[in-house]
Amino acid sequence: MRTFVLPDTEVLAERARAAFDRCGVERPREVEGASGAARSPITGQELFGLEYDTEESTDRAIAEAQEAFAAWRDTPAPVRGRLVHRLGELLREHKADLAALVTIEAGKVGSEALGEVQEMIDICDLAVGMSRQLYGRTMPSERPGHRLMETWHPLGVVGVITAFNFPVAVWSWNTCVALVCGDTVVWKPSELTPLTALACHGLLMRAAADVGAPLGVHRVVLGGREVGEVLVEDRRVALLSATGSTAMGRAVAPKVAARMGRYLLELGGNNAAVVAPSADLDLVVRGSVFAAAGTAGQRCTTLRRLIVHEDVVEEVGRRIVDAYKQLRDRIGDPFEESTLVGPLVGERGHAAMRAALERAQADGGEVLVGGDRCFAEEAADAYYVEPAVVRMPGQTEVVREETFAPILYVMAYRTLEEAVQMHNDVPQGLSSAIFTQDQAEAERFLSSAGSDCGIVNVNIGTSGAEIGGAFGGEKDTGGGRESGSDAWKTYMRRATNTVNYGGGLPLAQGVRFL
Ligand code: UN1
Repeated sequence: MRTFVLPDTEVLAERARAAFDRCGVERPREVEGASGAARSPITGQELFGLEYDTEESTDRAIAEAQEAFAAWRDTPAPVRGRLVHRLGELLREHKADLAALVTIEAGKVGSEALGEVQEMIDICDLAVGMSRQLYGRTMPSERPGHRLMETWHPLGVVGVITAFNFPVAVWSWNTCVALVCGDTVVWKPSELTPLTALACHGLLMRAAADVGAPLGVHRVVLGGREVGEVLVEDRRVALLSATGSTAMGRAVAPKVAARMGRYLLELGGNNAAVVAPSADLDLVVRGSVFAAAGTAGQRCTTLRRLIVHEDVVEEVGRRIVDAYKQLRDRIGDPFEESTLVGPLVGERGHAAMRAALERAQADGGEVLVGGDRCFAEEAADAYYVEPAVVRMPGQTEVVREETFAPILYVMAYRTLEEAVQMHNDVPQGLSSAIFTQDQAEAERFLSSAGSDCGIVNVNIGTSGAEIGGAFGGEKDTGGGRESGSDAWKTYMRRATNTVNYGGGLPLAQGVRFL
């Protein structure tokens, strides 16, 4: 294990302030004894106090977004695209600054933090293109002299609630698409990542000023559950897009549904990869280690279960353990170039990891590697852990739950049918993968009798999806789709139009009246 020197929290705070200055965005107002705070999981300490929003200020933010909607709705979509285009330019310019904030607040290592900002840049490009492609269809009318078509219209105010682990990418999937669709946005970021949010909001406001868009197209509200609940309950919020735990989704969905609002949920995952006997084991090891230990196991797409054919399970287990042993020296300060595994976001993640490992062992699981906390003496308030691999005799209850920490459970299977059954036998349905060189096997996994997830991959891991596809999952994952493909349709309302240019008034279905 390498030595660990605890970074100075004040140095991190200074780094955050400098990032705001370089972005040309006003620094957040630091308030001692404020209702909230910015923190860093790198040290586990508070950077400085920040005032949270109240019910009244959240209400005001919704009102401002609602007011801006009237003008924004009437702005032609390709002109709306210019705002997102300008945002993309600013994100490119300030990629390093934003990545530094992501590292400070979410603890991501450099390359992953830069990747997250790149994900925002990518969605900007996609959304600009989309702004000229919000296609409606024309259908043949059964009546002479009639035209039947559909048109897509902006919805209104979109509430976006995001989680700490992708503090800005998931915001951008929602916001860039919503903006070109003609919606306005009120964003409640995670309480753990207010600074990253304020910097992105500031850049979007700069972009709005540059292109002459109304500033009310985007508002940000800081705070916890109470602030989120205002967005959930408010009828002016036409669509609520929420990312977080399944428990959060279960609380949010009925409330939005009760007021006939729309919701888009991106909740927990418990993602698995099936490793067939024909698999290229080099790919399996590299793909699994990134997907399971990357981001310290804190992605909703993190690989949590490896279902391996019994002929290769020992070898796969051994090789993954070897790779994990190499990770040991790469755990630590995410600002250090050689670090691959940064801290968990907080104490809760660590407690959940400990509890899950104990339960797994009680179920007959064997911890093959990892699981210990590191640097507890040097960093008493921060939670660095060794990613763990646990060999399980079967898929017990603890394996079927999502633990938001780096634990990879390895289980054996005999037939592909059994593997698919085990794969699908969890409440969540986000991402999945199969490693195989056998095309028929791959196709079976991709077929409707195969994986039941929203994302199904072949010969790559479960995480690291591109923005071009629709992102989301089934069952307890919530059923929503964000980002690319036709996910934009969730952010608009559809009107079906029949135009009679024929002079007569033939009724559909041959009905005669008067
Ligand atoms: C998430 O963890 O909430 O596919 C999103 C991935 C990333 C997004 C993850 N592009 O892993």
